[in-house]
Amino acid sequence: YDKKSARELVCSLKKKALVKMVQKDDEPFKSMGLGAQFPNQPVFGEDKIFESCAVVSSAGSLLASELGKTIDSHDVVLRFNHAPTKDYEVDVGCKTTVRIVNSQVISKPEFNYLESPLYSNIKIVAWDPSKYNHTMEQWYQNPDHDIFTSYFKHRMLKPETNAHILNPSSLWDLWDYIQAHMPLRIRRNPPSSGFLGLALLLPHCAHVDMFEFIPSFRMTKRCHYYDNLDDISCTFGVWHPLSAEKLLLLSMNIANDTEVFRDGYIRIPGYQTLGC
Ligand code: NCC
Repeated sequence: YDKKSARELVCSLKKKALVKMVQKDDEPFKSMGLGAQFPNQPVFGEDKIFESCAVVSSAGSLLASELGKTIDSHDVVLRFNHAPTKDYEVDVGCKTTVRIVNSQVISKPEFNYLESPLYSNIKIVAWDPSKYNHTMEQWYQNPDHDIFTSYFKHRMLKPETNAHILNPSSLWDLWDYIQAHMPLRIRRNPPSSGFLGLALLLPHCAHVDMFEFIPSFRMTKRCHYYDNLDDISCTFGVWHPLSAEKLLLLSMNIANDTEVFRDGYIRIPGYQTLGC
């Protein structure tokens, strides 16, 4: 194990882990006649590079951060799961370009994926963990949660919403990348949505600012800014290799200590900015 520069780390992420979505021609969807249900538009166009992108973690430490205006000043704002903006605008802003949504949120009735306005008129990347080395067919037969039923219903109801399903092999490409850069063995569970969000944006942004990913001095045991559950494992991880993700992200960061620990964001230069 040798210490790598921020540039080397970001560029090796590009080599190892380009984030892919399920495509119309992928099996078993094509043979089942479901291919046409996937959107024609990619999540982001190939050649468009946005100046600034924000990834808003759902961390409790966003409360009282007053980061809303800063977050909304970014060209692209990525949020997770059912994280709301209403009533939290001062701290988290109100703009949403893209949401990464896990298969629990898609499938469990309490999240109301089909009807909630949170999942309309934005870009959506839905994901469900497959087993390491499983094919797409094996995953389709045995997903962690049933992502497919609601996803296809939502496509019919809201065809104008650019909703994709992540190719689950991308999760394991990201996992391989994290493990390759860690001196310790990590458990074979997929990275958190947070890491996926960064990997999704790096090809399309001059830089990506990640808010309260590395906890600032506001760090709290509160899990989310939007509910009052206390659970420190939301910040440091139990199932996802979250601490490993965070250490790696801190090694890619180019923001200074004041920005990271007082203001509450790290900045990671995009692939094009670094010329990788
Ligand atoms: O909590 P969750 O994560 O929706 O958070 C989104 C991403 O923000 C970062 N985060 C969150 C809280 C915190 N205190 N610190 C953080 O850094 C993490 O990067 C996290 O990925 C998920 O990743 O999809 C996850 O989803 C929840 C849950 O399914 C949804 O919120 C819906 O209720 C998972 N929790 C459980 O399954 C109990 C969580 O493990 C991962």
